[in-house]
Parts: sequence; structure tokens; C-alpha cells
Amino acid sequence: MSKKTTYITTPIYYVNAQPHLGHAYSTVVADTYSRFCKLRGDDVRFQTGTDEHGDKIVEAAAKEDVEPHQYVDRISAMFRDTWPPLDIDYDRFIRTTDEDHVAVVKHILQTVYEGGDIYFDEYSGLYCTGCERFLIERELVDGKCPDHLVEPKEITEQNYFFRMSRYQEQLIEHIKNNPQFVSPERYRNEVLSFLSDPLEDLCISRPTSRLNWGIRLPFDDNYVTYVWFDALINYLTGIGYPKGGKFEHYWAGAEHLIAKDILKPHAIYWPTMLMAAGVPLYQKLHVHGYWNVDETKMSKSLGNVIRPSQLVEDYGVDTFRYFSLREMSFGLDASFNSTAVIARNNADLANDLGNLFSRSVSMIDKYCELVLPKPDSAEADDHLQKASEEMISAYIVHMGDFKFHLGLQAVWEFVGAANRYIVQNEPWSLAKDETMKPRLHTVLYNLGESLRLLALLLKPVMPQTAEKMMSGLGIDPASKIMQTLEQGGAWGLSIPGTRMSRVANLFPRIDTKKQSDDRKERPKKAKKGDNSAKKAESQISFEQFKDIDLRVAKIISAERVEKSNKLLKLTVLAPEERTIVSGIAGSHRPEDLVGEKVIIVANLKPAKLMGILSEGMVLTAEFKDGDTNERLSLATVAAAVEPGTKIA
Ligand code: ME8
Repeated sequence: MSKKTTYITTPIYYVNAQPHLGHAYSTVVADTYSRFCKLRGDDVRFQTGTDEHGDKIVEAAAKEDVEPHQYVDRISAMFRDTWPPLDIDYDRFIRTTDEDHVAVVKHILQTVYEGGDIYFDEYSGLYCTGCERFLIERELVDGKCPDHLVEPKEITEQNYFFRMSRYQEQLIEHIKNNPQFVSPERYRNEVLSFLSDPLEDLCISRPTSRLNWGIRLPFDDNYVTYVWFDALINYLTGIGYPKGGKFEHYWAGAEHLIAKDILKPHAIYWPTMLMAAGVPLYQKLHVHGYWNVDETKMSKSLGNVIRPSQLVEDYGVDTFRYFSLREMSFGLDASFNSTAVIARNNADLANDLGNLFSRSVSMIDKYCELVLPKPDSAEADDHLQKASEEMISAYIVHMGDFKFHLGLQAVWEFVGAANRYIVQNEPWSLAKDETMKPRLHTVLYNLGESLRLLALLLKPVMPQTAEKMMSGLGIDPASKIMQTLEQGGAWGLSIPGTRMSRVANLFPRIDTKKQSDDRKERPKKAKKGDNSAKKAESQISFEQFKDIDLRVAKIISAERVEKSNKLLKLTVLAPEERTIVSGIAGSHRPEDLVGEKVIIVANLKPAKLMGILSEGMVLTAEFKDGDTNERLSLATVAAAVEPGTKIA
């Protein structure tokens, strides 16, 4: 069976500004999707690039007092250099100044012109330089362009027009018959609502007397091509249109990714252009929302523009990739703030995933000399396997639907299940009993297998982390079981006897204090009521929690400590007899306590209180009795629980 093809594209970014968080997000999404499709077994092509024509670029170059071609070379290179540190693995970086692109734009223009869909006409209209297009009256707010807050200029010009209106009904039909054509649904509805009014034709030329920097019309040398008509065609150029098998092969699987700002050119201009040129329409348009920073629109004038290099430096590439995909519900706006990134790093990555990995590998090290043990076939743990299967099916559906946050949620449910599996099975207790060795081996094998599946599924989102995990697990990334979900998604493919290795912490915790000191010169408004970082800071790892030995203790006698109003001397069974001195005399009468089953910290270092050696601590909750009296309530358990039972 031949492979499904997927051709995923990002917008080609304008070179009038430097790369920022928004560009980084779109490109990370496309890269993750491309890697996910490869994992699914597709034949994938991924394209990004830069949009280099138009008057905005001429203005930006003039500000720097350089020629447009020098300017675009410089900024385009900045975009190109931005991607390797973010692990963006594209197949082509296209520039609209590339020779092959210029030729394809001319070819399409000529085809559409000869087909009768381009005509020459005089036009008067309100032109906004920021938008690089004529605006219609109803788009203005208080007479100004709502995006650029300037009054558009009245211009009368002779120009070439694309007969877009001719394709209005055909486009409406197509969108109605193909629910997946524009998604999420809110953007599909927005496009249909726009199309409920008559569509105007599109002015697709600029006289060279006004703008010289662009692709000349093949049928009139006095004009250059309107930048959007030029830019959209990049999606065809990059896969070899019009000739060659590569074009037909990949175009059949074309999916575009954009943000909501450029919905209209992609959902209306582009499909009608394709119809006029006789090219089949793309398959899907995926539209995401906008990132704000600390709830505020990102803008140069506010000084809150976040650069991709800063993101990598501050948080590390995989933490940024994970955060952006986990935090934004695709299609909706989201707010970026450093507190939230650190919280996700410390809780989801360092605590949940990082600890699962390091504990599992260190137990395999301790009990099996770092070699993956052979599971006892009679000892299968179906529920863990079932949880892994549920994770994989949810992951495939959600990642394929651009619901990355749900895909990752499914993965983290499994991380939680694997962490609970350790607690439930206590490998450290199994290791104490020689007869439990087969069981211990099964548990450790299952942990190794869970980690392999996690590395496989996390590869598209966090390529470096997945590699580190594979290296720790001793699995060659080129091995068959790590190539596609089909080859590696089944449970039980890890090979017993594989030598593993200790690798550094997957995710060091990020110290919020250090971060804020480092970032003093770039102060950030903290999000109101956001305690997530504080919460993450005070969290302890499972390792740390495991070290606290909480047990049920039965009080068999209680008496006041001489010369103390606060202290009681308790004798408890937990299950062995021990003495604990506790400050509960103000809240409890000794005679009421005998027979109570309380919770104690059993491994607290013994300490002398009023000359009595106290071996542990009784847990209590503080409360107010009336306005002033502080009282303590003992944490107790049901009578049927045996003394000495471990609390987990
Ligand atoms: O529009 N949040 O280029 P552009 C999320 N050249 N994504 C954002 C964002 C934000 N705050 N800001 C920008 C152009 N983006 C044209 C495209 S395509 C044929 C031509 C991302 O540099 C998002 O992908 O203004 C958005 O659609 C794109 O950058 C706009 O990039």
C-alpha cells in the first residue's frame, strides 16, 4: 500500500520585522505535525520561508538606508538562522525572491490572464500601506484602518484585477461540502459569513511608478504583482509546480497552517486563484489564535516582543516546544508568561516525566545492573498495557486534528499511570524478597517499556528529550521499533537484556528566583492570581515524598509531661512500641487518647523533648476554637486499620 502524503506549510513570514514568539509557535506547530505524520507513517514534506516583496519591505529597507535586496537577504537569513535552535526540520526554506518562484508566479499570471480572469480597469479606492491593499468602507473604524490606525489614502489608478467574484459560489459549495477545508469550525463559519456578501474582484498589480520592488507582470512590464498574489503561490513553487511528479505527489496532501490574521487571503484569495489557474484546491487550512504576552498584545512599541533565541536561552528548546503546544488550545488566543512556562517545566516535565524516567532507570540500575530484565510471562500487568493503548489511540486522533493540548494530556495521563504503578508495586520492597524476583523483573520491564512508548510519542514534540530517553534506555533511534507508530506502538517490543545507561536529568527544575534576577532588565507583568510557579516551587518530587515514612500508630498510653502545659508523652504501636512526645496537651485529655489510631512520621530523627526521647511525630491539623484559642486535631484513621500500616 502506498503511503499517505502530507505537505505541511507555514506562512512565509514578512521580512519587515524580526522573528518573534508568534512565528516560532507556527513553525514549531508545523514541525511537530510534520514529525507526527512521519511517525504515523506518512510521506511528509514541510515548507517554510520568507515573503520579501511589497511596499512594506521597501519602507523598511529605506529606513535602514539600504537597497531592498540587501535588506531582504539580511532579515531572511535571520529567519533561517532562527529555526535550527528550535529543532525545526524543514525540507525547503523558500524565498519569494527565489528564481524558481518568480518563474512560477509569472506562469500562473499568464495562465489566469489567458483564461480571461484578469482584466485591466481604472480604480479609485482607499489604500492602506500597512495592509498593502485597498480597503472597503465597511472595513474602516472611525475612518481608519483598524489594524494600522491610520487613515487610508485615496488613490486612483489603472490596474489589473483578478475576477475573484466569478468563483464565489464554487468556493461556498466547496467549503460546505468539505467540513475539514477550514478548521477549527469558528474560522470556517467566519469565512462563510464573509462569503454571504458579494465578493469583489481583487486588484493584483501595482504600477512600477509607485512600487518597483516585486515580480513584473508577464503581460505588462509597467506593473509588478500584488504581494499576496505573489506570496500565496510559494506553496506551489516549493514542490516543483507545474512540472514533475513531486508536485502532484505532495499537492494531493497539502495542508496550510496560519494564524487568524491571514485567514481571508488563505481561505478566499488562494482557493479562487487555484480555481482560476486550474489547480486542485489544497486539502486543509488550519488556523490558530494569537499569542499575547502577559495578557497584552505583543508589540514593538510596548517593548514586549519575545524573541525565539531568548525562549531557548531562558527555558530550553523542549520546554518551550512542550509549553506552547500544551498551553494553547489550537484556534484560541493564549497568554504567554514566564511564570506559566516555569510551572509547566517544573511540574509536568521535571516532576512527572523526569522523575518517572530517572527513578525507573535508577531502579533497573540498582536491582538489575542497568540491564532490562526479562518479564515473567505469567505476571503480565494488563492495566498498564491497556493504559498505553488508550494513550496511543487518543494521541493519534488529537495530534492528527491539531488538538495538540489534548494529545499531550493523553500522554500525561499515562505518565501518571506509570508513576502510580511504581507506588502500587513498590519495587524496593519486592527487591528485599528473593522469591519476588520474577515479579520485580516484570515490574521493571513494564516501566522500561512504558518509557520506550513515551519516548516514541514525545519525539515529534520534544525531539531532544526523546533522544536522551532512547539513549538512557539503550535503544538505537534508528531501530525499527522507534521509527513509526505502526512498527513500534505495540506493547512488549523492548528487548530484555538491553544494556541501558544513566543519563543526566531530563529536565532540571527552573529556579523562579534566579529567572527573575536574570530577567530584571526585561521586567514582566505577573499575571494576576497566577500562583502556578509558586505552587511548582513548593512541590516535592515523588522521590522526596517516598522518603517520608508515614504510618498508622495505635496509642496504648498517654500522660502529661511534668512541668509542661503543652506536651503529652504517648506510647504507641507502629507496629513496634515507641515513645512520641507531642504538643497536644492543650487540645486533648490523655485519657481520651488511648485506643486512637493516629498517623505518625515514623522515620523522623529522634529528639529529646523535656528530657524524653521522642521517636517520631504525630500529625495534627491546627484550627481555631472561637476567636483566639488555637487548637489541634489529631489526624486519625478508621479502627480497622492495623497499627504499622504504611500511608501511601
Ligand atoms: O502575514 N501569535 O507574514 P507575517 C501567533 N507574509 N502567531 C503569530 C503572531 C502571534 N502574536 N504573530 C505572528 C504574513 N504570527 C505574510 C504571510 S503567507 C503566503 C504570507 C504568525 O510575518 C502567524 O503564523 O505577518 C501569522 O499568521 C504569521 O506569523 C504572520 O506572519
